[in-house]
Amino acid sequence: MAWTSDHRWRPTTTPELRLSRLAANDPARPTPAFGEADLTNCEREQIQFAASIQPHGALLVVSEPDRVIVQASDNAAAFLNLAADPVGMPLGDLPGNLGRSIRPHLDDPLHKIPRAVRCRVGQPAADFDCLIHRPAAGGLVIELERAGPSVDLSRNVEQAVQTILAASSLRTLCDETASIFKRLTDYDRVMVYRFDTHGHGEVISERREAHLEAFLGNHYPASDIPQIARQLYERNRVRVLADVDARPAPILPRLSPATGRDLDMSMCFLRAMSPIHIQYLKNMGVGATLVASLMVGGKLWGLIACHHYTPRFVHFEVRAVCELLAEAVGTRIAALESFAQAQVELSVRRIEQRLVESVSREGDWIQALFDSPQTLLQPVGASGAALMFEGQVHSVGDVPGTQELRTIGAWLDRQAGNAGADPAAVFATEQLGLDEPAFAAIRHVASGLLAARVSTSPGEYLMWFRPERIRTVTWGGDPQKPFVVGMDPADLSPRRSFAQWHQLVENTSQPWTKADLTVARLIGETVADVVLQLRSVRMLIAQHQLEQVSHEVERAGQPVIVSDPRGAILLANEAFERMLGGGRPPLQWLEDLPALFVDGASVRRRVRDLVTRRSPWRSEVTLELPGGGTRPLLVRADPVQASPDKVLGYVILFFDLSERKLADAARRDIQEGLVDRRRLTNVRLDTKGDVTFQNMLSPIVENAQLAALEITDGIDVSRMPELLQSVRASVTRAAEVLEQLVWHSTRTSKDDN
Ligand code: BLA
Repeated sequence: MAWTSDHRWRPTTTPELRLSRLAANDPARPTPAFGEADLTNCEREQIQFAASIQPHGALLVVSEPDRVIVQASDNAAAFLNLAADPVGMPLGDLPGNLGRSIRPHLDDPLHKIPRAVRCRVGQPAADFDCLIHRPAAGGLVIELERAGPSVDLSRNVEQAVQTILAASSLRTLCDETASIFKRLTDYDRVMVYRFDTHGHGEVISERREAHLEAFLGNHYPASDIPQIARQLYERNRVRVLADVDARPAPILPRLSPATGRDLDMSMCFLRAMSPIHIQYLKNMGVGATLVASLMVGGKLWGLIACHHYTPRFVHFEVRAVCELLAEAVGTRIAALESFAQAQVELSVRRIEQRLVESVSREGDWIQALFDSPQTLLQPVGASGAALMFEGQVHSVGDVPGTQELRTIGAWLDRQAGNAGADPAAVFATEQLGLDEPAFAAIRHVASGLLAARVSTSPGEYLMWFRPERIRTVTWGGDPQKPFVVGMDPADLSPRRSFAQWHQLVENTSQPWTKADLTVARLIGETVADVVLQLRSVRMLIAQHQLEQVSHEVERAGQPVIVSDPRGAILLANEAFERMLGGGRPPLQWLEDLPALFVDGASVRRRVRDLVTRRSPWRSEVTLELPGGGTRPLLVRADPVQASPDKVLGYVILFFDLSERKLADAARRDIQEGLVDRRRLTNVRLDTKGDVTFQNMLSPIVENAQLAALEITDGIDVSRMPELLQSVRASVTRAAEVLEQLVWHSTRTSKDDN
């Protein structure tokens, strides 16, 4: 935010923050009594213990049940035409009929709304309207004002309520309200004053005498109305300050004889107002005020503030009509807001329906969500929206770039973490670039961010964006200087100048309303439901696949162990159990493996390296068989990683080397000679026969050697020794047959010759 002219205002020093830092948030500071507030604590001035009244009326406190006057405003005798101070007098002894008039009402609790009773008091007697109520601490408070003319209720109220009911927008409603109050009260200026989420106020409607300058559109900082006053105005709905210059009449004795404390004047219409506020009004040039609370949904939504430039007082009946109408206006505002809310909720339901349909038709729910640009944007009045889901970014309208969106997602995760936030809550800011300077660069699309989590996975959000809205806020006076301090810090005055200040507000978007937040939460919940539903379906599918796959692994011929990242064995298949030989308890941990091996120490080291350092393991090991004996194995173990820093578990395969060892032996045998030539040379042949024999044997041996080579190169190790053995046997046999043949043929040829 920045100020026009050469004033610059950092956003952290909004008036309300300055004040709360100064005052409200410091519980160690004593709470100032009425009229004793200074700059450090004015936010907590105890305005309800004013101990004095405005002098256009008189106040009596009566003890119960004996009904003796125990306290009175010091103007009571004069105001009521009494011969003497009434304190100490039984109420029934007061000249006139006050005691008798109020008696029928005393069975009521009278602690929420004062009861109005017409009576005659004094000598000579005059007509008074008296308002009676009981504060929490006990006693009966009687406030008297001169009886006023009676108001034509039916004309005033009925018509006004009809107009209020007919208003179809907030703007018309507030304009009509200002007109109605102007007519009814005839104050010089009537304003409808609305609070924003920070408690700052804005004059949103105004009716004034033509010669007065306009306040319409002016903003006033939250510090102009302390929190304590706001709380009080939720209970006491209409306040009148009859004359800023009137000297308050103290209540005497100041402390109640019954409680020893100041009277709680929260519900007193005569309560003297805070000197700070009176000074404020004087600085503004105002002579008298009437202010009514606008309550919406049980909260102070705004005020109807009436200013008069000379002293002015309205009687009980007009005040009561004001209260009634303010109530009607509040109700109408609630209705208009709920209507708008209902419209929006309808669009949320539509989104929900689309999603549910798309999911049940196995359609693309994300597509359904982003189908038309307005579906997602309009309900919250955003200019862009993005869904961050399973690493993917989907967006519509004006949004930051993908990388920036991911950074925002990570930042939101941290915010939620820091705040220990309710995962269902939505996050909203209208000043992202001020909250996190790294995002200032994207303020043109994303000064406003509204985000709802769609799952518990990090970075998964549905986000809405609003662009920066550079605007000028007109303040009725310098909001940075709500006070003027004199020589003494206790010498405090509200600001003297109400000249307009123009603040250029940058780096902020139009603020998100409560309704926007609700809608975001509803849409977020709908999407979260869909995500949960989808993931539940996926879980079933995965579960089914897991069962199938585990079954296959379980039944595989190859021994295998699967463990989780900590080394807890998830599965050791049947082939593994067979390999171990029966009668062993099932393995629980990879650390149980070393005990099974002759070379246990080396196995232990390999297992540790696998689990702690993720080192793959390849080695030959020797398994001890239960019945004695051993079995050579080859181990192939690897970590299974989802990402460089995430291990899912370990897979350990065992290859039985017994057969390979036999095959190796057989291969060695072959190398030593396929045919034992020495054996063959036992056959005594003559030279000619020998040559013939050798010539004929050669191709047979060559053929057998080739076959042996093929066999030893083959992959079926298990059958290798057997095959080689048969080759060897067949060659030996062939040689023998050949020998017989050659021997025979040389014999016959000898014979022939
Ligand atoms: C009360 N201040 C108020 C009230 C209003 C304002 C409307 C309520 C008065 C009532 O209900 O009768 C402020 N009045 C305004 C504004 C406009 C207006 C903004 O007409 C705009 C046109 N006031 C300050 C500062 C302090 C302060 C700095 O400016 C001290 C922190 C105090 N304001 C203050 C107190 C009250 C008050 C103590 C309560 C008055 C009371 O009910 O006794």
